Amino acid sequence: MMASVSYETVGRVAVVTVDNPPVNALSRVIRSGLSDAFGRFQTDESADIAVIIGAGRMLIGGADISEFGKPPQSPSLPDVILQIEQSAKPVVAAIHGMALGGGLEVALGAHYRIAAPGTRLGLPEVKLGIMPGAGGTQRMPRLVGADTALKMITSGTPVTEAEALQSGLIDQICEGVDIREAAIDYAQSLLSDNAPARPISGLPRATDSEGVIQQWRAKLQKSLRGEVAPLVAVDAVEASVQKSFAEGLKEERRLFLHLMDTPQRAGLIHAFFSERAVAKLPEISDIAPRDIARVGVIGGGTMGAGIATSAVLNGLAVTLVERDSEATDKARATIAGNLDAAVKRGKLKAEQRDAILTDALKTVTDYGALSGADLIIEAVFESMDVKKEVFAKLDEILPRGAILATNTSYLDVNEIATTTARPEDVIGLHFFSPAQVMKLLEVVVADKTAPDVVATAFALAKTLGKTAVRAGVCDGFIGNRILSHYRTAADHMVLDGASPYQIDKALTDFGFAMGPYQVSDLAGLDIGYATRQRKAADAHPRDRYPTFADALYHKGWLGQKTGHGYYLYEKGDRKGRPDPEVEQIIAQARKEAGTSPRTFSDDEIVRRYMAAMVNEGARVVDEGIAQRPLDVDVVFLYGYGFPRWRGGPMKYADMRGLDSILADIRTFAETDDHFWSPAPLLEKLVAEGRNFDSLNQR
Ligand code: 3H9
Repeated sequence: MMASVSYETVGRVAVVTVDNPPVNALSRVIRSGLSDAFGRFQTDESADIAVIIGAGRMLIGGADISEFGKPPQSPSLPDVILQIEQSAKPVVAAIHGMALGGGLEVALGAHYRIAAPGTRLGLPEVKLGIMPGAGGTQRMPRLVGADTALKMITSGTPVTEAEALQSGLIDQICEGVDIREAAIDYAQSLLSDNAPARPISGLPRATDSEGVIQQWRAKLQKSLRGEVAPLVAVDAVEASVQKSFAEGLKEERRLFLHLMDTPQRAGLIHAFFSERAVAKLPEISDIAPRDIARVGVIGGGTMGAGIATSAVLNGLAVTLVERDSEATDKARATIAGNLDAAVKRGKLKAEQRDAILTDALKTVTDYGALSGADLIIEAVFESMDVKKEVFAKLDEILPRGAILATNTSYLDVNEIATTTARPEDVIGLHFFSPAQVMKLLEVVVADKTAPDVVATAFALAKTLGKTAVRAGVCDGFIGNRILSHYRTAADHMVLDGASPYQIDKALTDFGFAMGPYQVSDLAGLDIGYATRQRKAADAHPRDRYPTFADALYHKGWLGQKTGHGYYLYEKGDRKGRPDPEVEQIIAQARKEAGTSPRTFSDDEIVRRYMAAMVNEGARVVDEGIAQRPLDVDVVFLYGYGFPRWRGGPMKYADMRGLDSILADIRTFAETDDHFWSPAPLLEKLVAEGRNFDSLNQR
């Protein structure tokens, strides 16, 4: 459909409608359409007031992100908004659905603002590595004060229409949902009151700025972990309280263009488009998903209870099966606790929680109660034998067409499927813990999985508010397979002289939510131990074994849950402090391995960790376990605490240069060519002068 801006008059009201599905983004056609419409309004003697409105779902979702990084085309958005604001006749913005980024800035260029119930208004630019660049940082503080403006601009989180009314961002909430009718009525009432044009640029500077700017700056410096845009946005807001409106706009432009040029902007835009691209799979583009209303969950441990919580929170009926009534009671209590947490966070009302616990959730000990389920998710103990037993049982009870999913983190889904007479209905759904919170879902497609089962898994993820990524079958799928590789690189560095504390610090400084040894302590050292045991049979004589990790495990130091792992945890403390005893155990392990410890710079730590991650990522793409490099990126952004502003490991590699990553791997191979062998795909891309993004068909 063609983008357009239409102009019509209703009585003495000019109605300017932005129409550019799906989000009415402010592409060049829309900007020039708005400019033409307001040029016409100025000379239109039949109209005394104008209303800007959006066709379809919302007013405007922002600037057109697909134009970023391309040469700018006039008219620029700041100029169009100035033109609207400078209208001598009043202008009303009628907001429904959403007004985001440049969309809200257009509304701030108008003289009056009304919003429909259910509207969200926000300046989410920092989430894309930029900041409002069309007057938002100058008009917002003048309208609502510096504190509220900084909150909205630096968090990027939208507010409701009620919050907007309270802060003075909008003038009125309209009754009913027909925004066009309400806007015309409102405009007519303004006309009868002789309401004047009322530009925000004419308002005095914010008066609440004393100390507020410094407070925000200090708070953000503590919390940002390397992200730059919110701090630059604070500078722009500071300009709004120190400079004239015209000078402030100039400063905003300068800072906006600076952010547009940063790698963080490139990383965050890559993340934005990639998280949408993961669901676009040719194999399911024309395939209708099966209906899912009733879900069965087998196993009520942390994972099963988390999956059940996620399902009931999103409107699905769940029957959870456990071994005996003690276990069902425990599962029910865990789910109730999860729901309580949702009530506390304001995500759920207390009555809704009660209704879920009585109507939507059934906890039983009898598999027979699953017979009417559309989808079963098995979340029992991670053992092939146990899982096979469960699947054989499910195959007997459930009618053909019901989907049988396993929530395994690494087991062979093809092998599990062989225990049933309908491998086409079998799929892996790898949830991440806590499943009611984490957004990632790896959809593990086995050799015989039917396309409509894959489509259903993606539809289910949408229902659960999760981001699904397609993965092929291998040990660990996309995420855990790559994790196992870079975790080994970290263990090698410990054996060679780096402390786990230095490694964690170097990686959190790089932007990771946690370093590998903090992750171990959170997950439990028993998990890593079990993985090493499982893989022991496939060990190669040249593999280097992290004996220090086994030593901690045998001491019963399992991490946060025992108050002691790599770190020591005082009662109730989750941060932990370094432990000299652990360092002694590591020193002993080095001695036994015959390595003489050396020092590592933080830079080398990051380079080795990232080279291992990218190298295995390249193998995972080459083998078709991940469809594209962007799928690897999304897995790491949503499941492994990778800094979003770096775009994901593969995007990071592209931005650093694949030749630089390959050169590192070759250097590391000089002392250990067993672990460090370059992935063929990486070598090929470097030889051809290409990057990972050239493989990203979106
Ligand atoms: C800005 O405004 C800068 C200014 O301050 C200064 C300028 C000088 N542009 O997300 P969905 C596409 S920065 C282009 O699935 P939903 C999206 O890729 C901008 N395309 O829908 C997808 O395409 P496809 C500030 C866009 O209902 C399709 O639309 N604004 C844009 O789940 C549907 O999107 C933002 O940061 C765009 N601005 O969510 C808001 N937005 O179908 C960014 C979307 O081919 N957008 N598309 O995959 C969003 O957060 C969500 O899209 C929104 C709707 C909440 C609006």
